[in-house]
Amino acid sequence: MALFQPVREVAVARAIVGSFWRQFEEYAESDVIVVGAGPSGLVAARDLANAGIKVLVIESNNYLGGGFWLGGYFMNKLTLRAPAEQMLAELGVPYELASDGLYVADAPYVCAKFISAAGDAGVRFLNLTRVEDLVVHDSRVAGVVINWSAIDHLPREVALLDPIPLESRLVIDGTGHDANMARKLEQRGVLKLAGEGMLWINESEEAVVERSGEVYPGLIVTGMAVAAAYGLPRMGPTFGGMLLSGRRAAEIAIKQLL
Ligand code: 48N
Repeated sequence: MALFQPVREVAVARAIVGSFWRQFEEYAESDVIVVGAGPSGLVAARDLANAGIKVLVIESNNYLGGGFWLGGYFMNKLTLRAPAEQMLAELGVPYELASDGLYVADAPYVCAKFISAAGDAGVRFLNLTRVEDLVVHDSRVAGVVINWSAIDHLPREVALLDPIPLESRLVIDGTGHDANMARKLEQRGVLKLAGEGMLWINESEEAVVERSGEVYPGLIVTGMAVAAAYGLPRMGPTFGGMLLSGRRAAEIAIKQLL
């Protein structure tokens, strides 16, 4: 008695091609496109999907998670300051009290749980896909322009492949320190970014959460992109501000869309 149901090779190919293109066609237009699957982007996407909003996350790496996989200096433990540990409690991720108001947790476990929670909420992902530009209609961001990330590593003769546009009512820049979506606007002279400040934990996290929001009509910044936009200090291997910034970005988007 065979263990597996026999299949033809062509059935495997058709299953992958069919499923990918059905999803790609469906998500060619979304309510919100989140660029970057780091901690802030994952939280924003999950909260949006839980509110019934159609959300697509686009990530240039083949793996999701961004800087969430490791804590600091190759050590895979990350810290969070209260009350952010409540977001781990929401997902049943264990954490320990390190000192007054400061918690420590296992970075790979936390990261995997936040990725899985986004999937559970109905978030769709396009990984190994780089957003190379924005769609802008009448001075409002209206989508993104994508290409395969691998294009960057191909010889010039091959890499002159045109990108493809996707539309959305809002775009969330969760691209981290580089704030790559806001930078696209800066390159066209329609926005000026202050650039990230030096490290100051207590100053940074409050300000990043508070300033998360629309930096240009249709473009919301979250996570470290907020620090880059407004010249806020960085915070190093403490992630509470990222999680609460993603939550704040979703709240702002929901208010605009619902
Ligand atoms: O984890 P990040 O970099 O982004 P955030 O802002 O969610 O979290 C930042 C956090 O990881 C830290 O850096 C911590 C808190 N350290 C602070 C400090 O002071 O050192 O994830 C951004 C994601 C990455 O996965 C990138 O690959 C992706 O965005 N990305 C893109 N994806 C698609 N298209 C692009 N153009 C693009 N640019 C970046």
